[in-house]
Amino acid sequence: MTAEETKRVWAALDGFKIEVPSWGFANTGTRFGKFLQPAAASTIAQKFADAAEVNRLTGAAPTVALHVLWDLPGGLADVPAIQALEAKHGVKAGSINPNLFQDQIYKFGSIANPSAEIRAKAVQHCVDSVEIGKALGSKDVSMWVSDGSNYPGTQSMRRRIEWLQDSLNKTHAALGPGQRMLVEYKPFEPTFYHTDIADWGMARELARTAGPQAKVLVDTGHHALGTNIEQIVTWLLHLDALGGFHFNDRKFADDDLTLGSIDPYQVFRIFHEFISSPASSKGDVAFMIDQSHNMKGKLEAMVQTVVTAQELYAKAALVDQEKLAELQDRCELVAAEEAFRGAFWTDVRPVVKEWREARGLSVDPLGDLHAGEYLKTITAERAASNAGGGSSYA
Ligand code: AOS
Ligand code: ZN
Ligand code: ZN
Ligand code: ZN
Repeated sequence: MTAEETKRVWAALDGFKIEVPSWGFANTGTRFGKFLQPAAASTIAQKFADAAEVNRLTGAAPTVALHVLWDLPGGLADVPAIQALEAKHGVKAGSINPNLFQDQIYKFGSIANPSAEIRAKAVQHCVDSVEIGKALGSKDVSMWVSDGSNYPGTQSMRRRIEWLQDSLNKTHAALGPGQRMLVEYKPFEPTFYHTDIADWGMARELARTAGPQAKVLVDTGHHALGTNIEQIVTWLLHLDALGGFHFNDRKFADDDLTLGSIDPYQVFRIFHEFISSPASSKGDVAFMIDQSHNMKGKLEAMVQTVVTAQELYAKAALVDQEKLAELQDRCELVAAEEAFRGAFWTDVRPVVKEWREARGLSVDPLGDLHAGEYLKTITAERAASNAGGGSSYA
């Protein structure tokens, strides 16, 4: 690796920050049940402690995405407790995620429900989440809207657009200066015939109409198989409409697997489009992890994801943009491809290790997690509260 390439990689790693999700440390599972883990976090204090350990080991994860009301059951009243955890652990509250998918009243939808009363309740929850974000100094409110229907003819997709837009407009109107509303899209699940915000075009139009502080959130697991996600990313950057990512990996659907575990080349391509974009707004794009593991250890998987993201980002930073652009313009296909994929094939672990050492970080985050005392301690402390093992449909 040349000195110039090393410099490029180090600069990229210095600027690389990725948010961890509070829900990634807790027992979750699939609709077929969950396997309780002895070290899983069950309180927001434990989630902050786990997030702090990930940040200590990697140096790249200074914020924690919070779910309302999983993490703040008391709403605004819980803000001081969160602030105390921020001070104690040295990691900050990150994006605020309203919960529009669990309440019984949301059975036929939340902010796109045909009932004006239920929509009003759901909008109030979103506005309350905005206020929590304001109080915590969080920038983003991430709106994952699971609304939709399971059978053709049972709902009016057309009228739901208007209700949905009105609800998002109202949420946007509550934003304070510097706050953003990130509109996430997903083609299916939990509904299986139509999802009201099913693709990037719908999310972009809803965000654009809601107002200038609304952007699109791209969850890498939220696309039909074979979708060219990096092309969507480059379009959203071109439109100054990309607010952030929820990173995970998948083989078939929204599997929320460890980033890069199935298709690392796709992540590299997404990072390349991001790094090579001239969009001025890209400095404002939030990198967030959205994963939950039923099999892997929660903390192991989170450290693995952060380390993988750093390594794939380092690879993407290796691409010589000037040389690639010249080869592309001359249509020297193989030379361009080799310049591009050569960066992906480069083993960046040595240069990333040097960077870690120079920054006073663990040179082997995953190894140090296993060798260290933290995982052993929380496993012993939390085992009793996570007992009961086995999978349940609860
Ligand atoms: C669900 O599939 C979405 O990815 C959500 O954004 C995420 O899983 C989390 O629940 C935040 O709402
Ligand atoms: Zn997501
Ligand atoms: Zn998802
Ligand atoms: Zn998710």
